[in-house]
Amino acid sequence: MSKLVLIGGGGHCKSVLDAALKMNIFEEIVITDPEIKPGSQILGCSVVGDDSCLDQLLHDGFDCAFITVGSVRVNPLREKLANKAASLGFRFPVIQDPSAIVADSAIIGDGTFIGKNVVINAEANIGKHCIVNTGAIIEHECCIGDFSHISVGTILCGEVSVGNNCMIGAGSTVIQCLNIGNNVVIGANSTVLTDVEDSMNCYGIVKKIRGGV
Ligand code: JB2
Repeated sequence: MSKLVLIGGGGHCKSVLDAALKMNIFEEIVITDPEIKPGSQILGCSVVGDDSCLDQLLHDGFDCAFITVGSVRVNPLREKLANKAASLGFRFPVIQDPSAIVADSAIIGDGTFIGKNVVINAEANIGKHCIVNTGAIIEHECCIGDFSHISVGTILCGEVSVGNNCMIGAGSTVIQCLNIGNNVVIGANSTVLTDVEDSMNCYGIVKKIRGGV
């Protein structure tokens, strides 16, 4: 059995930790967080200190790490922490809540979190270190880049492509076959009806206005 370090001890950590405990494949789980007193417990697991502990933890047999600093926007800290842990030699599991339904033909990248009641359909391809949060639906043949966050209750209809470092806000719907670029933020409860270019921030009903005078 592997030993797991969760990097970040806030709200997202609790979601990931609950799923990781239910998976029952980790011998021991500890947490690093610079703001939480060492020795504190989160869902029965110990906070051991800040990220300067990572090297020692690796030597103590903690072979797996997982970035549990979340975000409600694009958060470059997640990528920075993942690069740091990778350079030390940690490997990154997929953490998937047992309530999620994931098609056999779907591909899930290392370090990605699949939350409660998520559905991921056939031939979807999810990148590394993504968050697919509670109740999201990723339909067939969707493709999601690395470090993207598909927030709670969002629906990506079939064959949608989402780039790297995107944030699709809670309760949004993206209709089929659209392309969302890299570094895009879609606000909560949006309905996306057109392609979205790199680095755009959009919310509400996202559509092209056709015609004009
Ligand atoms: O460099 C760091 C670092 N920076 C902040 N290293 C480590 N190990 N931890 C770090 N943190 C810690 O991340 C903070 O001290 C804090 O404890 C935690 C962030 O917690 P917070 O509850 O503020 O947010 P979150 O990232 O866990 O959750 C957000 O994203 C989720 C996806 C929230 O917006 C949630 O509502 C959302 N579901």
